[in-house]
Parts: sequence; C-alpha cells; structure tokens
Amino acid sequence: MTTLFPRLAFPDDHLAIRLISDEGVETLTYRALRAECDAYLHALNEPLGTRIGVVANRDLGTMIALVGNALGGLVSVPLNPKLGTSARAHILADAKPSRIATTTRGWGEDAFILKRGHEDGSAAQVAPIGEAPALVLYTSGTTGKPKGAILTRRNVAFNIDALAANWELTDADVITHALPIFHVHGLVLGLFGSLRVGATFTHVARFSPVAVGEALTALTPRPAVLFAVPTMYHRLADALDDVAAEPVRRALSSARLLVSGSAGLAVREHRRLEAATGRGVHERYGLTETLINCGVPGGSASQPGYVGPPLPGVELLLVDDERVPLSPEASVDDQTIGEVAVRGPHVFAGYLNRPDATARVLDAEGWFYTGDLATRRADGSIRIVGRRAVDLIKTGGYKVGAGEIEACLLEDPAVREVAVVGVPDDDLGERIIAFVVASERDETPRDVLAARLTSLVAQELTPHKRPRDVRFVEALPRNAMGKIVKPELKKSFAG
Ligand code: MLC
Ligand code: AMP
Repeated sequence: MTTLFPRLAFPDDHLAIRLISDEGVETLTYRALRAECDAYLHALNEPLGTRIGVVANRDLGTMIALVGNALGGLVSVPLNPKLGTSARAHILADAKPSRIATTTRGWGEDAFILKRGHEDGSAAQVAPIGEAPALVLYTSGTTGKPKGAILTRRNVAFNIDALAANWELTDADVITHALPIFHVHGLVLGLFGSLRVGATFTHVARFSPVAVGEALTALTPRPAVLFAVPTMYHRLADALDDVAAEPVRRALSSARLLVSGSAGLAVREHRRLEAATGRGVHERYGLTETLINCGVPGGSASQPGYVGPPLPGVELLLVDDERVPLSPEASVDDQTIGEVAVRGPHVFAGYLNRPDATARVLDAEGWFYTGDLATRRADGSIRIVGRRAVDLIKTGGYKVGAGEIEACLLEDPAVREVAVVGVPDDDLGERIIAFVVASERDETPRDVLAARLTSLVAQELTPHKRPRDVRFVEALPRNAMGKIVKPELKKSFAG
C-alpha cells in the first residue's frame, strides 16, 4: 500500500464515518469523504508539506480537514478546541502553521473556515507514504511547555498496519470511540486507523455509557471494536451496576474487541468488566512519540495487568538507570524492573524546534527511551509498573506535566510556592492536586482562592490540566538540597 488511505484512492460507497453528536447522526461514505477532501484541498490551495493548524472540533468538517491533509500531503497540527490562552499562544508560536482550519470562529481573522459540500471536487494529488511529516502533536514533558512531536507518514502507516495485524482489523469492522481527535489515540488509531483499513469509523462526540452502547450496536451484525481510555471503561463498569444499563452490557458483551490504552487499566476494572459482560479488555501501550509499542493480540485472551508483547516490527528492550539492557534472564523474569526503550519505523522524527529535548530521549542508534518502567514475561508480554518521572501525571488518559501547571499557578500573586502532584484516583487514574503556600499578605478566603487557581489553569492551559483539589499548606517538604519532596506530598494526601 503506497498511500495512507487506499480506499480513499479508489473510493466506493462503503460507510467511512458515522458521527453521533448533539445534532444527531451524520454519515459519509468513502466516495463522499473523498469528494469532500478534494474540495477542501482545492479551496485551501496550499503546497505539499505546509503546516495547517486544525482546531479539533468533533464534527465532520474537522475530520475532513484532518483526513484531507493526510491524503494530500499537508501536515496537520491538531489543536485542542479548549486550549487556554497561554497554551494556544505557545503552540501557535512554536508550530507557526501557515493556516488555521476551523469549523468555529475565534481563531483569528485569517482562519480558514471549514465548510461542507463544496462544488469543486477536482481530484487532489494523493501523497505517497514516504518519510515526510504527517502530524505535529503537542505533548507535555516534566518541565517547560508542551513540545511538538513530529510523526511521519511512514510512522503512521507502519503503526496502523502493525495494529491491524495484531487485532485482525478488516474493512468489515466498525471502530467506535468517544475520544478527542487531537491525540494519538483518537486521531491516529481511531480516525486514521479505521480509514486505512477501509473500515467504518464511528465517533461519539460526547462520551456516555449509553451513547457508546448505542454506537456499538447501531451497525449490527457488523463486528464492533471499541477504543477507550481506562476512565471510560471505569465509567462503563459503573454504569453496568444499574439494571437500566442492560443495552450497554449487551453491546459490550457482543463487541468483537474492546481495547484500552493511554494509561493502565487497573486489574480490578478488568475483573469488574469481565464479571459484568463476560468479556475481557485487550490492552495496548504507547506514547505520542512512538505511537503504539505493545498490544495484546486480538486472537488471544485478554491479559489483565499486561499490555502484551511488542507489535510486529517493534524492537523493545528493558534498560537500567544507565540505559544498559538488563541481562537476558532478568529481562524476562517478570520481576526485574527496567525502563522501556523501543526502536522501529514507528518512532517519531523528533520534537519540532527542540533538538536538545529530542537528544535526551532518542539515541544515535534510534532507541527511544520512554521513561516508563516495566517487567517482561518469558512469553514477551510487558507489564507497565510505573514511570521514572514523578512530575508526569496521567489523568483521564491525558499526559500532564506538573511543571507547566506550577509555572501557571505562580503567575497568581497570591501563590508564594506551589507543588503539583498526581494522586491515585479510581476514575481518572491519577488526580491532579496542587499544594500551595499562599503569600503572607493574601487574605482571600481559601475556597475563593482555590476556585480562582483552578480556573486560571483551565483558562491559561486547558480544562483537563486543572487541579481537582487545591491544598493550602504552611510550607512544602524539602530535602537537604532544598528540593521539594513530592513523594511525601503524595503520601500526605493518601493519609
Ligand atoms: C470543568 N470544565 C471546566 C472547568 N471545570 N471548564 C473551564 N473551567 C473549569 N474550571 C469543563 C470541561 O472543559 C468539560 O467540558 C467539562 O467541564 C468536564 O470536564 P472534565 O471533568 O475534565 O471531564 P471528564 O469527565 O473528567 O473527562 C473524562 C474523559 C476525558 C475520560 C471523557 O478525560 C477524556 O476524554 N480523556 C481522553 C484522553 C485521551 O484521549 N488521551 C489520549 C492521549 S494519546 P465539556 O464541554 O467537554 O463537557 C496517548 C498515547 C496512547 O496517550 O497510548 O494512546
Ligand atoms: P502520551 O504522551 O499522552 O502519549 O502518554 C504516553 C504515556 O501513557 C506512556 O508513556 C505511558 O506512561 C502511558 N500509557 C499509555 N498506554 C498505557 C498502558 N496501556 N498502560 C500503562 N500506561 C500507559
């Protein structure tokens, strides 16, 4: 396959996209999607390789722009529609997109407003796979501002093909998700993945267990596949406690494949879902920078606690603190913990404008160091047990850097010192907590100040980065070097 979406190169009347939103249900066949992509590319009229910011609203116009860019060889920089003021300014200054394509206003005078149903459908040039960039996806690090991970067209194609082989995806499948379409999970696996295999992509614009249940069964008897983050599986499991959720239970029970990723699905949740539906959830493990590394094969039973072996074509090592591979025995004893390092055609091309940050994670031999800690079984299956950096938080499947939130909170004059940590949470996996030492002179009532600080993060960064709790303390615990001891803060919260 020399193009990203073979079925769009020779389009037919198979259903490509089914969108379920507050506006109802909208659909596009491959033929209609191709015509819309051609019209979009014609109207945009930008040369190959141009970077286009795409405001990732959950509507068909936006999906057409994302698919059109990938089809025609433009580079999408997906933008969370809820980006706060300073996060938006940072990303636009860093990525410098030539245009911003959007279905909603508020993105500047010269934004390209996406419209549907253009008349002009002269066929666009379909770009080859090749090594050119396809996407720049912004992702948080431990400190500093988010970095743009450059994913090439080859990265995307290779990874989808590896996943398709692992899960035996075919054009008969209906792949459903309710994820945002500005990250790897929702965009690369969900939208691009479905279209590359010629399947039908079903998107639920607003997650709810009932909406997901309905989406999974709408095209019965076609085989249904669900992609979701652990928070969604947790909410589905909660919903199943209610007898009124019988249709949701039936939908999950009869799906061909339930896949979880973006964060670890607790064994407890696997068991709850299995008890309620009679079926397991298959986990896979990945990162923005590497796409998906491991996955439990669709043809085998689910493996609670494990994310499966490396995908075909992915090399994986467990390494020690000096990045030396563990001994052959230790690396498969399922006891010895090492950092996951991966290599292969799925590993990104680097961070945009950040050769320093790229060099820290990618070595001269092409190994990417994930920062994730894991063990491996003799059969190759990987168990993710933690993360090197206390300053990286995974909440609801979103990666959030503590440093970025701390810098934002310090902008408020009432904040003298602050430390942000993630603490375990049944629903979100981790919940963001800010420990704040308030300025001596500040007399704002604490509940008012807490609400103000929460809103500051939501408005400057994004809502999902907001602390779910603000704790006021007299002082932050520090070690002899004066460094804040975050594990102590996390413990104090649990206690
Ligand atoms: C709340 N809101 C506020 C606010 N408080 N807005 C402004 N100011 C405040 N103070 C708004 C939010 O914007 C949102 O609006 C609504 O309130 C609810 O927000 P929330 O409570 O944060 O949502 P929640 O229900 O917790 O979301 C759960 C979730 C979400 C599971 C739906 O976390 C999610 O979609 N996660 C998916 C993350 C993901 O795709 N990760 C993949 C990364 S790729 P509104 O309008 O939206 O209701 C990757 C690689 C890999 O990791 O391996 O896949
Ligand atoms: P992101 O930068 O948002 O792509 O997040 C990548 C991180 O998500 C990885 O480094 C892991 O820490 C985490 N992650 C993704 N999938 C899984 C999984 N199945 N189990 C545990 N952690 C996961």
